[in-house]
Amino acid sequence: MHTHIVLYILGYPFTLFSKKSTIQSPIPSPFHRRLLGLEQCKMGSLGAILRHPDDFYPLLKLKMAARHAEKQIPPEPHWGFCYTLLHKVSRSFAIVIQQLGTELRNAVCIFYLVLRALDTVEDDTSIPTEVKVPILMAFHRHIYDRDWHFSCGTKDYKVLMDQFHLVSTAFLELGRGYQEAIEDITMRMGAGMAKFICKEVETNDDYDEYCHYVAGLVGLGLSKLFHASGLKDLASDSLSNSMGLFLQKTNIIRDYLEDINEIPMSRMFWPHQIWSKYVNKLEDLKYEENSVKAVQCLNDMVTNALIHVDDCLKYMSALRDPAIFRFCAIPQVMAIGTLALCYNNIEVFRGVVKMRRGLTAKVIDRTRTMSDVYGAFFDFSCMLKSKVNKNDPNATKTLSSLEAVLKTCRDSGTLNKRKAYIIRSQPSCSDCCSFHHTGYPFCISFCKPIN
Ligand code: IN0
Repeated sequence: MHTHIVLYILGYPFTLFSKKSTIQSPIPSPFHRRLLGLEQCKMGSLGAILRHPDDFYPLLKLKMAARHAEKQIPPEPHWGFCYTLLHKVSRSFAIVIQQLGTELRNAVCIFYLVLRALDTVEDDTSIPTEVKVPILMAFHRHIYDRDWHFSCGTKDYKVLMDQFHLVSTAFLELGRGYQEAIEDITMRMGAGMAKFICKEVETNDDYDEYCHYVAGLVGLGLSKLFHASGLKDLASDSLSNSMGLFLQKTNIIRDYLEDINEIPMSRMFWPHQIWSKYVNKLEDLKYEENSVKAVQCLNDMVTNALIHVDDCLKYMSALRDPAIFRFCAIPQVMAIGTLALCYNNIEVFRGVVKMRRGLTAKVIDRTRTMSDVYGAFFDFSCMLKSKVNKNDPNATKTLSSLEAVLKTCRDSGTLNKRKAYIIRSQPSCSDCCSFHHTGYPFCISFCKPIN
């Protein structure tokens, strides 16, 4: 039964659910789903808040920020449409971009929606390849054409495609520098997606190449938008690429089960070069008899993602604008937290493994400076380290990556200033992951509720 409790705080109603509100995205695309991670505007489950009472205040602040952001939706119909859709498909992203200056915020909002539209075409399995490929290849031209239209996708994404002229209208109002950056990335991403329509992700290089097209290029594009908005230095392509790869690889790891169980089965991006060391078919990872192999494979994937952390920390440490910094840092902290949660966790093959909503709210609230980022990466890397089993085939590799991250964070000299994400072990916290058995003296406060 899904009862809910409504709390009135300062005259505003806030809803708490008595059961975890598993609002599943009705949209089939993995990209869509991962971008829907935080969209629910509810405060979270009552049980979760009772177990983690210190989540309450950050959750409340997040909820207020969401309300404030919604009130700021511009009155012009095309901008109103773009921001309303952004709020619908990615609430936390919509909150985080809200703090950017108007010009840059508008450019990022349109960039985001253009990429989502491109992705809607890529993911729609009902479009024949010979129709899909030319659309992907020409998408960077369609954004200039207010009359262009192609109906596909479902729900919010169908609305996006059907009303794409409103996105084009807004795009045409952006400054030329922003338009050129969006056009260039859309062209390269469309061509990359077209290339992978008929190509499987075989090797680790294929994996990096695919992730470059769908996420690394987003990093390059954002760096260009920041530069166009007046930021003095343009970040290197290689560091910008790593920012996207780290996020995308985390999503690909976390979404294994959702993707493999989709009907028809969604395209899978776990590279053959990694999973073939453990099983004969990628779907074998979800069967109970392969649990040991599955977790080893998962740990191999996490170790592969950790390669990018060093670049991500470098990229973020060079950002001087506080709003741009937060915008970039929040998803990165969420990603390292998600990897810490997924590592060595069989639940990735059994159900949805996501950071508790309260912990997400804490991340959004607490990520303001580079010291906060070093602190969060330090804490989550400690958790990861405590989960490494010396019998894991990649233990040495994983530990050496983690040691490098821990050293960078320590060498920053700012760790004593941090607000920790981990709390001293509490006997009452029954939903903690495997930390009690590892000798690690902390209990992670970011496990999912058991219900
Ligand atoms: C993003 C990225 C993003 C933000 C900030 C800086 C970036 C630098 C390089 C590359 C990407 C960067 O962030 C979003 C985050 C997001 O949408 N999170 C979800 C939650 C979740 O669980 O996924 C939310 O609902 O808020 C992101 O994931 N992607 C993205 C897309 C477009 C833009 Cl403009 C920025 C998607 C992806 C594929 C990882 C690049």
